[in-house]
Amino acid sequence: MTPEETYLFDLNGYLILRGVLPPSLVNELNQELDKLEALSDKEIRGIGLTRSYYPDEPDISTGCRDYSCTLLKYGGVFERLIDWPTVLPYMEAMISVPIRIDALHLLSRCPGRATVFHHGYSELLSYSEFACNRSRFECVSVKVGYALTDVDVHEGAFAVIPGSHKGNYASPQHLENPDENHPLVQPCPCRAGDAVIFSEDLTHGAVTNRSRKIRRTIFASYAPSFQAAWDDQIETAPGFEERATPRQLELVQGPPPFDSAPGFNLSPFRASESG
Ligand SMILES: O=C(O)CCC(=O)C(=O)O
Repeated sequence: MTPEETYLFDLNGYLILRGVLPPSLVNELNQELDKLEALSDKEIRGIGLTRSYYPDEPDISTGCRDYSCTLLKYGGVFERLIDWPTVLPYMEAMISVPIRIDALHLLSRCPGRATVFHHGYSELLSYSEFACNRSRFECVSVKVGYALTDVDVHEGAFAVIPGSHKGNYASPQHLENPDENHPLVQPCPCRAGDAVIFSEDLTHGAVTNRSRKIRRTIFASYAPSFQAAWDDQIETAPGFEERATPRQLELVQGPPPFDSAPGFNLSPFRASESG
């Protein structure tokens, strides 16, 4: 992280990184997602993935339903996002202690739909706290949203209230759909291949998709290694242990929770043992 990025992440609670995924990878990810999208819910369950719809019933006029879908159980190209090299150093710098990946899923966003604003520093959520201590970030949850389609503001862009990861008072807008015209709301339009990195403590959501396009985003979430994974989101595909890089394996399984400080909690015991 550059000094400017460090300053901005601390100040605003998020960063937008442009072009972190090359177009060839974006194409590959979209092709695999097209294949998965063509499968029925039963077939999706059959290959061990979880597809969840929001809301349960399709929109009457478009027939479209927002959904999220786990991906790592499918394996293949999605495994490359576990330790994507241009993003992982940011996760390490924002969490500082040994990290793990605790979630990875697709979000498919339909026309007419938005995500209500949620979270903010005033809400004490142990799994999402933003912290900066002694000049190092110690965030408990940092997410990356990889844009797989171009998303202009009117196409349902992800949106934040900058600085709300430090605000002591709940936003009156909490649990409302973000209004892109409100002076406090910052929509984050992206090109396919861009990534929005944000502290989960930041008030965030998405403005209404007023276009006819479906927005596709893959969210990956990182946390200190002691954090539990989100439901089945990091269950992996057969053979993962054999083909994974050591770093990927460590990120999925979770490294030991403390830096390997020799003698931590042991030296006094050993000292007394040896008399
Ligand atoms: O992009 C969106 O619709 C919001 C996603 C979100 O709130 C999250 O991943 O926590």
